[in-house]
Amino acid sequence: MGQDVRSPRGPRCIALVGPFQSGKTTLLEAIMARTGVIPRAGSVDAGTSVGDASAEARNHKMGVGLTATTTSFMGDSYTFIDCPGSVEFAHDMRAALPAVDAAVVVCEADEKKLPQLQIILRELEELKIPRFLFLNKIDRASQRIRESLMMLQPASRVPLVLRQIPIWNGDLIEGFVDLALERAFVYREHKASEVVELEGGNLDREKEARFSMLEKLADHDDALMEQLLEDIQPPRDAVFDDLARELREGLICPVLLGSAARENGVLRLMKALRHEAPGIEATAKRLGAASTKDAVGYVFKTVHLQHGGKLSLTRILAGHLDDAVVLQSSSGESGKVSGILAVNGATDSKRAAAEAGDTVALGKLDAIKTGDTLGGGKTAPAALIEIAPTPPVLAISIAATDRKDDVKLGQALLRLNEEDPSLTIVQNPRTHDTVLWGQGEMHLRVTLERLRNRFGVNVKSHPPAIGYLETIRKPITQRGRHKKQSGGHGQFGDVVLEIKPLPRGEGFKFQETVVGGAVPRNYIGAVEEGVVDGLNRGPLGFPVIDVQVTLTDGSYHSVDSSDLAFRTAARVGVCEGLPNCQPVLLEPIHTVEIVCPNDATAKINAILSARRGQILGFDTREGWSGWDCVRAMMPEAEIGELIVELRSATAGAGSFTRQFDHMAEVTGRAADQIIAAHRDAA
Ligand SMILES: Nc1nc2c(ncn2[C@@H]2O[C@H](COP(=O)(O)OP(=O)(O)O)[C@@H](O)[C@H]2O)c(=O)[nH]1
Ligand SMILES: [Mg+2]
Repeated sequence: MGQDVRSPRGPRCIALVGPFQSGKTTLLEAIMARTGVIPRAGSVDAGTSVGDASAEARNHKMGVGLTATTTSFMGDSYTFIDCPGSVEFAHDMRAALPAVDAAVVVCEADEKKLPQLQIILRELEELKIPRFLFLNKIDRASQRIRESLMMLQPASRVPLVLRQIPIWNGDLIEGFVDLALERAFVYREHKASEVVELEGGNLDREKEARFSMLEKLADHDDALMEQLLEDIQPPRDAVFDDLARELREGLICPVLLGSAARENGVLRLMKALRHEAPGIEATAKRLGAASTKDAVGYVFKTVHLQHGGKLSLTRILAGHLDDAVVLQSSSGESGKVSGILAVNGATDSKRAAAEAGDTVALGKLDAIKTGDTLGGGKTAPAALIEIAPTPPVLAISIAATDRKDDVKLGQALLRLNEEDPSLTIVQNPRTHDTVLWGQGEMHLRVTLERLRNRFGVNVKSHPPAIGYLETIRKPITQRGRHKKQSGGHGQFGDVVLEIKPLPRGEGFKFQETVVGGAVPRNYIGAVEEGVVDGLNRGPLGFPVIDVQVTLTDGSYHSVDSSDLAFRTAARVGVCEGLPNCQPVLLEPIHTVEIVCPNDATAKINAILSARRGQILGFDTREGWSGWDCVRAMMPEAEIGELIVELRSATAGAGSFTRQFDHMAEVTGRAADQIIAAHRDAA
């Protein structure tokens, strides 16, 4: 049924998403130019674009964080959020998506990027975000649009509905026919398209394509279905209403054509957003935000300015927000807003207040973090949005090149982590190293560049230590003595220890069976401490586990014995005994679960086997057409760079999760090499 859905008014927030290099940042540039924010479009290639303007983004010519910027079109304000396409920087997109009204998925007719497109569409589908597909780069289209669409369709769970057909001039697309408007346009570079007469062959093609668009719409509109069956032309308004409603209800994904680089199809896209994308009321309803007078906001990004405080990029979901108001957060914190800024890429400007629908940067909310729901009421608001976590997949161990910078490094990492929660920072107390966990090679590289460029900290990095351990295979009984005669007070401790292996996974146990006070009770705690000292570093160089040590006997001296003497005696006993217990190296084994497009499954199996992986099984990935899921057991030492190979075998689409499973013995040459390398490093 063609119900009436009038265009919502008021500020919108639209995400630009899509695979790496599909033209999102170029499209943002084109939108800014066509809507008059900038006099002419800059270019990503020349390093003059509004988006991707950070030193790191320019350096790698790719988005490494989101850019939010606001423009106005036909009297309404639109904030576009240009999200990085690389999976390694997907966190920004994941945090921003829930609060947008709609997404424009920029893509190319490129089969290699299909899995990436599928991943992005899947996220949008799950979040119920209405989405348009902008089929970009049609200035160099090499196949019929209909074929491109058939190729792209498997990436979407709902029908891709072609809204426009191209007008060809030889091998080039020179314009388009809008199937809803039934009007033909010829592209003009950097200008609005020109309306032309729809005639001849194009008219026939239009009739056919329009019918196929209407057929798809009619699947969710019985009245339209009847009209089509009876050959009645549906009124144009009813078609527009259907397009808007089915988009908003997530039943279809309309497809628009264009060339971001030539600014073609950009105004048509803006008009589609204006008439068809939902406004803040629908978005607030989707998120369960009640309409109130007090402001309700959602923080989707945190940035620390180089010379100035912190900015919390916030979508106002409901209510009215004034500067200097105290806001409560869903995580129980509060803060007083100090400055409301319009987001305009690099040049933010102050505003007096913000209204429902606005996307603004709020100043100096020091205790507020990305993902928080903010409320202007007296009590903490409930969290409206949970951002799906992005577990890290690659680690490096880092240390400040200059030890003097240790504190600075720690502070810089805290700030970076606030801006980028997809980083995980772990301190290793044993090695005093900081282990940086991230989303891939480029993510970690960019993090180190940020440390240098923004915080002036240089670091050296190396692969993180593997959690090797050792255990023993043979039980022994060992005496440990510590005796020292020096000047006045001497030191005396003497223990007899039974050291024996325990089954794998049982850890460390200490017992005592001393009779007749051979070791007085008050020293037994010290003996246990000494044993632990001894087990800290076994004969192979690693901590020793799965052993039981029993104190069976010993002797003491009424004057010279002390806690310290017994602790030392026990450590000596363990250190002297362990080499005779047939020590053996243990390495951590994890279960890994890999998901990949199924044309890469054979390659993945080969990679796993080459990395000492033991394949446990594989299956089709549930709910993902064309994907597989492979499970394997794998040594931690081999997982280190797995993600790098995995991504290169799957055009960036594959990913994995891991979980520690058990420790396994390593023997022979492999063990000798690990032990030797560890000794050299120490
Ligand atoms: N031929 C052509 N190239 C484009 C078009 N849009 C973007 N590009 C180029 O594609 C590359 C990637 O563009 P970019 O906007 O950085 O993609 P993003 O990674 O999605 O932000 C750049 O070299 C652009 O110049 C287009 O419409 N036509
Ligand atoms: Mg980009």
